[in-house]
Amino acid sequence: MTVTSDEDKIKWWKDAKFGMFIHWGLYAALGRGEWVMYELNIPVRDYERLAETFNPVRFNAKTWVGLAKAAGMKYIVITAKHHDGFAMFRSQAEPFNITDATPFRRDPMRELTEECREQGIVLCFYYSHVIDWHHPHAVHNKYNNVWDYDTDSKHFPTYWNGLAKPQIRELLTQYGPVGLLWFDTAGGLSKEDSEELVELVRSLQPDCLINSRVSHYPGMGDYQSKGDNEIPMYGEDSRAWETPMTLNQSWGFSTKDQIWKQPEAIIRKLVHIVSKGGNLLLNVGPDAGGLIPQLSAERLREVGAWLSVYGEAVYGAAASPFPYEMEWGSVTVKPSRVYLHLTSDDWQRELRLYGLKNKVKQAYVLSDPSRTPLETAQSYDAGLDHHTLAIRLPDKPANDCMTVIAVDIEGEL
Ligand code: H79
Repeated sequence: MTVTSDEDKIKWWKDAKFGMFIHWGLYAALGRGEWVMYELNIPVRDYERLAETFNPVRFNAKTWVGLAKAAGMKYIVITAKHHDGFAMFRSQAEPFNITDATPFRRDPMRELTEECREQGIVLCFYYSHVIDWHHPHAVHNKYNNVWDYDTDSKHFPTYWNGLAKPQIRELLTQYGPVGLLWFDTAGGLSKEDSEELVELVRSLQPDCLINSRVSHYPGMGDYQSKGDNEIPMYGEDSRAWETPMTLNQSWGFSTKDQIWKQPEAIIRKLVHIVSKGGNLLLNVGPDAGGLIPQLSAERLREVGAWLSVYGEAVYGAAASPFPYEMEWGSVTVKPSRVYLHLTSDDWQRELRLYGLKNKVKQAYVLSDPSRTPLETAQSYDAGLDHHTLAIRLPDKPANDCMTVIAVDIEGEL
């Protein structure tokens, strides 16, 4: 077996920058998010009955993966099992799963695996390893099921050895290479148990990445999951990180929540995150019929249209070397090249960039196919040993929510 270095192992993911999160499960049938069982204290026996009519015949892996692709996303993280404990994949570990308990009987994880391979997207699984409202012995976490089960009679190893580990093993052996496992809400899990889980993943798929929420102890896993919808300060994380974000205000399908982020806001958040060195994992919540809501799909396509023009300034780009917010937008970089992402609402005639180590060769609008050089002026400050660049901007491009100027530098930044 070839062992990849940690740096090589995570490179695909760091370069990818933009992924699709998918929250899909039985809860979609109730249309009020993935916490509905907890919020309404739905008894396990009643919740199980949702499976009897769960038949998402309009699910089409090609359409979902095609949407991720059209949005410019490079990986998909889908809820193989969320807190309700229902496995959305073929499982021998217990019958509470999509192939055994529903009339649908198909395994959407298998169909997605095949389609992702076809379309060149990396498939990854979310697995709720600690909260499981369906299982009587899931570890005591303050959010576990206390309406059906008595906390004192819980026997954690029954859940851990009987369900969590076997299902994680299934996810890592039934579907070929898995890009990463996304764990969540680890409160109540001991450090030793989290470490055991990490070892299990490593032993089955050494290249599979693990997010930090595998444990509530800091620093575990291969990268830092920020809080839900949280964008950190510059330089807050010393290791790779990702913001999981909702498109409206829900993860699971909701008929009530119609507060949607506009494409422009999403593009700005994506660029802002990349300028700080992170990834954006943006969520969709398909309905119980198997469709991704139209309002989500159309927004994602607009983000993808922007990325098809300006993607060079996002994929594989590194964080801004300037540790402060720019009043006019965000900065991303590649070797010897700086990308200035300009928000268009208060378009200026001139833009200044301070603190460059080397002179600038040229600057141009990234969407301009002829790369016509923009007018620039440079000065050198011997005391500070840095260069300042002034760029005369063209007229604000129409229909462009963010315009990127590429600046080529003579040498390093
Ligand atoms: O999977 C998504 C959420 O379901 C999950 N993480 C993201 C990625 C998550 N797990 N825990 N939490 C989020 C935080 C818990 C929030 C709560 Fe509440 C506040 C639980 C009870 C009060 C939100 C509001 C859920 C129910 C009411």
